[in-house]
Amino acid sequence: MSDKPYLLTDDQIISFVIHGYHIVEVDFPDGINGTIYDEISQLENNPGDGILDAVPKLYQVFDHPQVCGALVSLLGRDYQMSSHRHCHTNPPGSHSQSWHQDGVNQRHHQVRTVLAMYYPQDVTTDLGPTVIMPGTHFRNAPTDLMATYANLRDQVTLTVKAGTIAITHYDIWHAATRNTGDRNRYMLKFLFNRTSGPTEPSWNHDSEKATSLTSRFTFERACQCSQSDHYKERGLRHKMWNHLLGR
Ligand SMILES: O=C(O)CCC(=O)C(=O)O
Ligand SMILES: [Fe+2]
Repeated sequence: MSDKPYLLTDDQIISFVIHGYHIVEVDFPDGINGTIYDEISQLENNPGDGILDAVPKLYQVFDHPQVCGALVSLLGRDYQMSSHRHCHTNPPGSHSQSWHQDGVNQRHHQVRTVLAMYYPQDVTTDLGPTVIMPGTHFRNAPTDLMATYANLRDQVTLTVKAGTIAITHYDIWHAATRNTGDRNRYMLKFLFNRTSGPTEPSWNHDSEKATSLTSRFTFERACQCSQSDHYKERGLRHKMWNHLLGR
């Protein structure tokens, strides 16, 4: 399981609370990303939740100490992989997806479930990257209205290297963009759940240093939002942080 060196720092946890995501770039053994890409390409149909059995090398991705370390830090030592997972294929000629939050519209302000999105190939701008909107894990939004939103100021385009895992709060707004490239872009989406409430920090925590870092909750913007929305999110950030600390 996870080694202490791979646990997140206070600064990284605070960034996750503010922005709603954390990027892990894993240096996998040579060729693994490419082999996974090829094995997925050869599947006759999308196996849905069966993707892990269809491509068992994916265990090496989600068992990697860097990935486990981040998951332990956010969800506690006893986190679990959900039985629901999906290989999102974004084929050449696709249209961009609407902004959305996954799941049904029941939201909260804790870190209970995260999405881990693994990219087995380099994702360049033309290959239909995922876009995410920082700070929106605090904003419950009606899906039908979101379908009318286009590019958002400060959205983050996940143009990433093969072997990147973007770990996001389950509620973050995200979407696939159109693939104008010449091959499929795959994203393996796995869900991880907390199984018990935090009783103490599960990352590399230093309470004295952390206390001064929490001023970031007051001063840092995840995006250029209105003052009133920023005031609201300030309170929610503290709430999420205190929950993670086990208070
Ligand atoms: O493929 C992607 O980049 C995102 C897909 C997605 O979020 C979804 O279909 O729910
Ligand atoms: Fe989604």
